[in-house]
Amino acid sequence: MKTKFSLVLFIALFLATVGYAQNPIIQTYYTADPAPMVYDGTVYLYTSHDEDSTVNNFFTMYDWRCYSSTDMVNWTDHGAVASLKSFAWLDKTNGAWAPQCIERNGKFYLYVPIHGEGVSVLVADSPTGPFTDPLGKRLIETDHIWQDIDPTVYVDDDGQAYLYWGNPKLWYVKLNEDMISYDHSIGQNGVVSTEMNTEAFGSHNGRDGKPGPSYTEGPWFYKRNNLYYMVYAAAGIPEYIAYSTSISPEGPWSYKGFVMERAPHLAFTNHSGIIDFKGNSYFFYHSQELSGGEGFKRSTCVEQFEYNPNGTIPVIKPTKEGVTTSVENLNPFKRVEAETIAWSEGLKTKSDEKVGVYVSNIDNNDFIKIRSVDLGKGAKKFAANVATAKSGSIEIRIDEKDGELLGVLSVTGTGGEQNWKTLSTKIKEAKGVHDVYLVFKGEDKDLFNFDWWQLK
Ligand code: FUB
Repeated sequence: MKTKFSLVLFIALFLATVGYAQNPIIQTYYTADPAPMVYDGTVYLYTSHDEDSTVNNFFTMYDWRCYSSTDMVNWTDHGAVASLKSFAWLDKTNGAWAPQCIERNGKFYLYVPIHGEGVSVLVADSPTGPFTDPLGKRLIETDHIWQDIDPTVYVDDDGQAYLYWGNPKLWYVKLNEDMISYDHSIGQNGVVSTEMNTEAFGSHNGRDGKPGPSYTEGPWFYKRNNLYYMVYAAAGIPEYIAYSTSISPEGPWSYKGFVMERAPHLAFTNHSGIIDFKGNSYFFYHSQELSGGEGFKRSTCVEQFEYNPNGTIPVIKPTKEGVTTSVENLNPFKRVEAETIAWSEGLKTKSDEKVGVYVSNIDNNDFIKIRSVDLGKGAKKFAANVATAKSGSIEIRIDEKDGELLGVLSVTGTGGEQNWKTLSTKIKEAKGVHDVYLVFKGEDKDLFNFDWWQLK
């Protein structure tokens, strides 16, 4: 009884602050193990995916999802871009753990661990897939495949690519230029074992509080201003995030301290990804806040931070506010995918062959918030592509969920749930930059599906 009351109180407090929240950045699915990639002016965020129903009280993870943003506050859902089914040779139905994607020579390489099956790679011509298996087998061959998880990849300035991974040890290979094979002349059959000592990986407390280096899993490897960084989950369980640096991509590593400490709303795991984007630095991680504290239902969060002048990383606090300033405004006079979301409640996304990803599971009072929308001198019309066999409406509001009402689009039977039609309505003109709220109304469940919207 007490537990139930605490959970209700927890959710009430959480919802009370939602107006200001940006974290977690995805609310339609549980998304863990964030791996951001900057490509062509856009951040592509690859995540693992904790299913809504946890099986056998363990990680329940079947696919990898992708989201993108050009402003760091609105995220467009590209759906599940790869899954365990991408590997014809695999007979496992669970274990799609922490991925990372990188671009090289116009191809996109998605490195994925499959729990108990080691590290594999998928390739695509676009950052959002379709990803296919170029090898027909796993990429990394070792005699410790249960420990071969959490790949992280970086191509150095001289063209040499490195793939690091591992729990509780850290291994690496030097990838060949094709990115799907590696140099077998080094280490053990090409696999080099990193020296795991406390000078390299800290001695605050080791794995599970035992003495020893604190490195546990989830490495994130990159170079910045000629310094190589290894950021990782440490001292599980629960994990904090720590980091080490080196002047060489192959170490030796030197322990530098905490990046994110443990906190009650963080999960028993944590997993980082770091990027520089449009002049700012961002730290991605996951929390268990959205699920009300379930460690197998985690969600991706982001914080903006600044490196210290000497290149060290400050201790970063997990916040609800997350990224407070968008790096650019959103243009609503171009088609905006409905699944471009800063915050939403009650919604899911699905995809079909006609329109790709769309917003679904729309019930009365569910809503989408889109941040930093530049309404310019004001718009006269709101148009939306929708599909439904029922009826409902979309209220177009600004600044708050119950903020100024600009107009209401009535969404009536378009002839079926996949029968898409563009409907429009006149709206009141509002000028300048605002957060836009699309609030859904109607008496039924699953009122309609929503593909895109645009102002005119
Ligand atoms: O998400 C499954 C596993 O949990 C990841 O591979 C680890 O990094 C930890 O986050």
